[in-house]
Amino acid sequence: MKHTTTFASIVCVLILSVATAHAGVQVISERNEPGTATSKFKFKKIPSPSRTDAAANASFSIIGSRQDPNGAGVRVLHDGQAPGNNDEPSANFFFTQGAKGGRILLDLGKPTAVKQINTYSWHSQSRGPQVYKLYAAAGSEKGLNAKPQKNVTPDQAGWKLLASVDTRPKQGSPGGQYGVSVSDTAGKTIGTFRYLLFDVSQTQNQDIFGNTFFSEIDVDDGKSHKPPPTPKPETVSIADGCEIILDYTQMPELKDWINASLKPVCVKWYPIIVKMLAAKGIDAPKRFSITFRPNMRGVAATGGTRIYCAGRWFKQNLQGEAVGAVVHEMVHVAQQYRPVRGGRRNPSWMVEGLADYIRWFCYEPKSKRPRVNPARAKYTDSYRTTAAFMNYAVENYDKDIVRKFNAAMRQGKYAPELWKKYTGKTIDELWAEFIKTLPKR
Ligand SMILES: [Ca+2]
Ligand SMILES: [Zn+2]
Repeated sequence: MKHTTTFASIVCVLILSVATAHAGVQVISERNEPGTATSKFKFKKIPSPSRTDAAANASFSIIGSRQDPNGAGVRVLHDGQAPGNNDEPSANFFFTQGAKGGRILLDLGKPTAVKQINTYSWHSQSRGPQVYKLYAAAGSEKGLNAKPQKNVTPDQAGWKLLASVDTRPKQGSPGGQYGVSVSDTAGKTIGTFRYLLFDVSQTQNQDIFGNTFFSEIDVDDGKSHKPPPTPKPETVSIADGCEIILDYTQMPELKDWINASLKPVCVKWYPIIVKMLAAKGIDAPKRFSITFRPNMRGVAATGGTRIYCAGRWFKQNLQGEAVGAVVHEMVHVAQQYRPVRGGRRNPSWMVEGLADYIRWFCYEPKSKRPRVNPARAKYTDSYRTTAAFMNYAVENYDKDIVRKFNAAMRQGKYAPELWKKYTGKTIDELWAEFIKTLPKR
């Protein structure tokens, strides 16, 4: 092994590995240490990730393991896009927590004269380095098992072992950005292959976080290929000339859930919400967007006519509260409360309470309605509690009270006295009456 270092500080370590199995094949690995690595994946000898290499249109699949649901699918391995930092799960592919690695299979579609195979990874800790064996097959080998399961040894199933890669540093933190290049020592092709198989191992088994964050896999055949099409947000037309821009381009894995569960509810419920809140001079936006963001924290948020959904939370709640959370945000789109000259600021508990009223008392099934604890609750608790209080007023005093509150809030005219105006009782009298109806807990 040979290490080259620059001037005073170690910027990058270049290792020429001799531990290759196939004659004429060399493995070069480089590491950009934490602090020097950037999203450009710049190395000395290894090219940066490519969008137009032969893997751009290859099909990638997993054998004998599972992808981590916190990460992205194998599509990020050939989208030519690099992660922006050293801990960006949504821009990397990695096997699931605790998995002892797994296999990544590439099908280039046809036998391809391969010059170089480059793999890239980036993580601040033990998920940075790469440990794998790389096998290749042309497709015409006698007795080839083109999808070798875990218990199959590839080189006994028609595959050729090209390289054994292990970039783990002998000492110190393994964090950093790694590039590995498998190429021919004389600069020629390393062979004509249709299939490539990465038999990936964990980098450590001390804890469950031992699977490498793979950012990209490039296959260079000396030609420039058409990059995969850039995904576009989808426009969904709904009633009354309204439109929703549904953007899940960063999270295509949500497509099935969006089509089956979310879209029908949005199409049906946005017009219902708009009608529930409509009043003279009070209209709602005709166009809004719903964007799923893989790195957003929290649940969801709305600014103007843009709804943002936190991808990670949604993925964990698809069968639970996910759709209802979007219903709540669609109410915010219809509310469109903005500062009004000379008007008052709306209390946020009224704004959120109204959104949750429509969600829990109109959209969600009765069985899911929130239960309020009379000993502790107050109408200013916001969200579900305020929603339940509004529902009490709707059912017992004024079925139009929510529409009236919305109009008042849009005009900057909300005041607690409105409760008296609409129900004949002050807000505190009404609350005292409401909590008496609640079962003690
Ligand atoms: Ca690529
Ligand atoms: Zn809200």
